[in-house]
Amino acid sequence: MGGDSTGGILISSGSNNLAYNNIVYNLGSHSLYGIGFDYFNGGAGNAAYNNTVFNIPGDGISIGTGGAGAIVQNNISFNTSGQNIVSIATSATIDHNFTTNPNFVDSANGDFHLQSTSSAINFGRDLSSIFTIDKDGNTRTLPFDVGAYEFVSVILPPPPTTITCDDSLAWTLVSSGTFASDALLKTINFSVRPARWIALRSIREINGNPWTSCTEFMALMNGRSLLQTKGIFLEWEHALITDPPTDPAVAFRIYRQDTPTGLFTLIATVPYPIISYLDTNVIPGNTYSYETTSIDYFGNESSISNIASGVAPSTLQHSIWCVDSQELGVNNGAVNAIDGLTTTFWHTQWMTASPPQPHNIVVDLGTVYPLNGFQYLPRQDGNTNGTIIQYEFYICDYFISKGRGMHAPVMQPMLAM
Ligand SMILES: [Ca+2]
Ligand SMILES: [Ca+2]
Repeated sequence: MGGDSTGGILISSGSNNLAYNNIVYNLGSHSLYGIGFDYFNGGAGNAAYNNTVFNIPGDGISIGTGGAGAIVQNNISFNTSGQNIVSIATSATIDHNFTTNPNFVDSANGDFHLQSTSSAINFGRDLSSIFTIDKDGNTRTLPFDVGAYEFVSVILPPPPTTITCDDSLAWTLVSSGTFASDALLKTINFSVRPARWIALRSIREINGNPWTSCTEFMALMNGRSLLQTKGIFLEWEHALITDPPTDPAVAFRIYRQDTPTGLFTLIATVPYPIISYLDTNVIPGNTYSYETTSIDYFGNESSISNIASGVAPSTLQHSIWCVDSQELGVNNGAVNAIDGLTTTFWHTQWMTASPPQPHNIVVDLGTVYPLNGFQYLPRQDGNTNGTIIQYEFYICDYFISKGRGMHAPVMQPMLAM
């Protein structure tokens, strides 16, 4: 209520009069009080609970000499010219009132709801035996807030069902399902798909909570985590021997060219039947070319294979492309999901808000790899908050069509005796 009168609300006779969930504000210049108690003449049980009193030219809540026994609890009385709460009665119960700035949403425009940061939230005492709702009709949550309105956290709409961190990325769902409800490493395999960006979406958390957490998330190439593949991975086919008399290959020799015009030099000998090699002796970001030959029992060497080239991956090439939520109030940032450490984890926001599922984390691998799986490692600290049990896994291979992809070399040595 507002206006210009002696006061806002006056409880002046009888007993058990209750004034609760009222807003008294912007009273005229002649007003002496926002809420007044006086002249009871022996009445009992008169009370003011959970009122909001603001911008009063006199006192906010005033108990006169005739208001003995008045009860004043859970009120906000703020920005008054007189005293926020004053009593000259011989007895009164006055507690759990709030007389400093409670951070209203917009008091200038008459909106006296509380901001989420307000200290008035949960400041009150439990009056649920007397009333249970606020001015909006919402059920008050224990502990009671003070003032006319109970704070109600805003329920945000769920994020869009498509991953929209970058519209230039075209996402393909390659795997979805459920994880076992434990903290063990989860490995999901699929047929080879080239991709540069990978996205893990949490649909449901182990206990149905809104959070997502992740100790490690990484794609697999040839069954190995890319985080462990700090080198150039080579793979070749061994041509069938169809022209006897020949001896079968017993080994392959790997040659590497370090500069575009440099010589190919022997870097490794791989025993048959192994037909792959991880070259870790490379400088991140540099381009190398490879060729291989076959060796028979007598040491005869075949002619060389075709040449395959690749860029050595950098330890910095994996990065977080985007994440929809991360808790930075503590060390729960998304980068923890790709740092290779089992002691650090990504957790969606939980300190001042808990945005709802689903949650997305997108990793840029830096270049296109032929992926054949991914791994998700839940929290390893014994706490299950955020552990994903229903997931979707997406990839994006947009740059394949731009010709910027790095393909795993396939070398086919020709055996000549
Ligand atoms: Ca509350
Ligand atoms: Ca980690």
